[in-house]
Amino acid sequence: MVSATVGRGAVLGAVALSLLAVPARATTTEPDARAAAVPRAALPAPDTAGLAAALRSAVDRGAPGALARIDDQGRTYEATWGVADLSTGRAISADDRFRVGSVTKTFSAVVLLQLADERRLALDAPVNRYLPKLLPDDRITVRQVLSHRSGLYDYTDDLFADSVSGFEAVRNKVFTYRQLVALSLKKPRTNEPGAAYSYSNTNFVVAGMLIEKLTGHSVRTEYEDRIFRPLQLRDTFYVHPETGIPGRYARGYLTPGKAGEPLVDATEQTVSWAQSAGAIISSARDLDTFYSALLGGKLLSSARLEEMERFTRVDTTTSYGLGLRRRDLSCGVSVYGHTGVVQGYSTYAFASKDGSRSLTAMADTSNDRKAADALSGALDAAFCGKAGKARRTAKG
Ligand code: HEL
Repeated sequence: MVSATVGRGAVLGAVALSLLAVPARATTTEPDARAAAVPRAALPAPDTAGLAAALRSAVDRGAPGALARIDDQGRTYEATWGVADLSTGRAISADDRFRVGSVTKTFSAVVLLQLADERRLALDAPVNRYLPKLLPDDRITVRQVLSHRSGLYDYTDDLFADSVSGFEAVRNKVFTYRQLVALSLKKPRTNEPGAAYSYSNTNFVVAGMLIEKLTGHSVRTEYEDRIFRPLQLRDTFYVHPETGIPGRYARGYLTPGKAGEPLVDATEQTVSWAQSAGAIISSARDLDTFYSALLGGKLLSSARLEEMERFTRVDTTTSYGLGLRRRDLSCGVSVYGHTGVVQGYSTYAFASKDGSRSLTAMADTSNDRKAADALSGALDAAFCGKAGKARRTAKG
């Protein structure tokens, strides 16, 4: 095992009254012989200095702390910068648990695609076949829901129009799935079924309803039985409607919409407004394990994984499959995973096409575009190596 200290971080968060010096670290674990023997597509070595720089930049731009972990065929790189808790000043650890937001969507999609593998669900069947009269249009299919092409309005646009008061109004609320769908259906649909991509949490609320209807179990049971336990994800939980995070975790700080206002500690909340669209708690190690297993073909048949990876172009660098994003990086490498934003936490979790390398990066703040964008530098560092840095520098 090689361990290297790459520098010392400093954070001055909006509510931090003093400058807190906290250590940042990068750790490398040598691969085991079995893992090293597995053939894989050539990727450049991760840029560990670039990884630490991305985290430092997220902290410089307002996040109290940031963590990242790369898993690469048994070799592990970890980096941290800043703090997990502004009141105690505890340095953030790469092992800290956190709320993953919409990374949850990939877990929900995996459960439904496993049900498709078991022939208990047809992706091109109308949602209303399984949930009679739930949706006002019988043409909306399961596949459209999982690819954000249903046209169902995203009710969270209204809930969080004002970031802090919107959050405080739902922080301790417990919604039923039907109440969330009803909030969406108060508004016109954004497009005809299948006609356009329009990201909406409503789709993955419907996904949760489908899971519960088809299995007769809670989404929690299905996540646990089908994913958490088989992959031994010991840091991963679905505790809805409990408000706490089990074990050791980074606290999450919501950045208010108005400049100059203090960060809001948003750690404790039901996340009932999201549930199967965004309420999972996990860690960098577990998310790396999850996406490596998924892309490596360990969770779905190759036919279902291929369907998950049929992508709709969203913008110049992003495409969306079934609960799965593709990001095309500056060095020409494409990575597969999801991003997540829930009050207090911003996450990137992606793996290479064959799952052999995975990266999770998290900043313990949200609603801060600059901090989240800085964090995306971790993707280049992880998958493009120093070539990514050279490109970033050349572009200025
Ligand atoms: S938004 C996204 C991200 N997704 C979607 C989902 C998730 N998260 C949410 O819907 C949270 C919305 C409110 C978050 C809040 C904040 O930043 O804490 N924002 C406001 O209050 C704004 N007024 C598409 C970015 C994804 O990457 O998939 O996660």
